[in-house]
Amino acid sequence: MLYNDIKHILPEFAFQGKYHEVQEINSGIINNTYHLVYLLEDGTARHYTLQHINGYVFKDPVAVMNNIQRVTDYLRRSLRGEGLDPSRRVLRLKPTRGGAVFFRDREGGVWRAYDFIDNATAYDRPQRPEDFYQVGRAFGEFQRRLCGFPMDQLAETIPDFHNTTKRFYDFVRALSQDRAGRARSVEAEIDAFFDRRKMMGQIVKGLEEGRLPLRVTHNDTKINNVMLDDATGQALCVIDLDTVMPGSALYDFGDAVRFGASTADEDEADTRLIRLDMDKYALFTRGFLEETRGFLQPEELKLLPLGVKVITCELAMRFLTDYLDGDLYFKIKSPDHNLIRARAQLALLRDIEAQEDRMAQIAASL
Ligand code: GN1
Ligand code: MG
Repeated sequence: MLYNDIKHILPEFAFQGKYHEVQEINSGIINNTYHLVYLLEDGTARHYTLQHINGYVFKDPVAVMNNIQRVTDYLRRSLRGEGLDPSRRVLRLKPTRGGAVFFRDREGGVWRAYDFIDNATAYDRPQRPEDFYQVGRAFGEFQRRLCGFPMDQLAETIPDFHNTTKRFYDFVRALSQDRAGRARSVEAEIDAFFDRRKMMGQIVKGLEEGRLPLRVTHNDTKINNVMLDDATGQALCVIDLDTVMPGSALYDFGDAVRFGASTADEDEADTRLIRLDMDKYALFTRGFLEETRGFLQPEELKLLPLGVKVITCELAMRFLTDYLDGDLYFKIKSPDHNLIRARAQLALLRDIEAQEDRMAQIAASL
């Protein structure tokens, strides 16, 4: 039972009131996340999010927590500086009873908690077209507010996270090791990555050569990482700050479009259903550019569609790498789940390639 997984952890945190109920949140595929409800004596509810950080993925959870603390403090100050109330706009860590920002259990696992943002929802799919525009604004605003953040204070929580060139080498390593004996069954997919090798390295090259600037980026800009206000529909808060690191604006733009503007789920098995919805793309791009127009450089603006291609290809390759390694990294629900995900992302990539010129036109017109 769910409660049994966490009952020894709950007393460690300074939650208010009495434990009432728990629900697992299944939209992430790395950490384990729980929504907790506590009740005060007068019957009012307090909501919290509790997370167990995946120690295979995040080798240095202390560095993750330091980053999150610094970034959330900085965002709070930025909002206050403009006379805005940060309480529902920035994640707030719930400390342990001893005042620490995480708890380490007997097996060495790291747990953390947040105040849940009341009357707000993170959707896996836009409910109304306007939602994806709001998500664009939220991720754009996130980058804008962090423009002045001292980058040297941020740890690289997953080294080379979006270094697509290194990701390619890791894929080749997985292929030659073939730990799970699956390489022979995925030859078409393997070819697809070798064919796109040069394209995949273009952002890394731009960063290395200084044509593209390094910025503080979120690096995991799925639509369900933005909380929207239930009452007004407006974007309130960007969540899941585990991978906030120096990166390229193109990664954040690309990953958001990859996930949120697809006509199907990330793991849709019927690849005929998977396309890039250009209306959604335009909505997101409008929101994102409204916030970032003032500081994005011409080269970044020009390469926005490349960001979508690179990130979609990178994720397809990461899923296939994990399939070849025997499913060590991403949580899976069936033995071929990572293969289905890789094929779905490749199908999406093909449609993105077909619509690339149109994507560039739309971005330019905005
Ligand atoms: C992982 O679990 P979640 O949603 O936070 C992954 C992202 C992928 C995403 C694909 C640390 O994110 O990079 O884009 O799955 N996060 C990590 O759904 O690897
Ligand atoms: Mg994440």
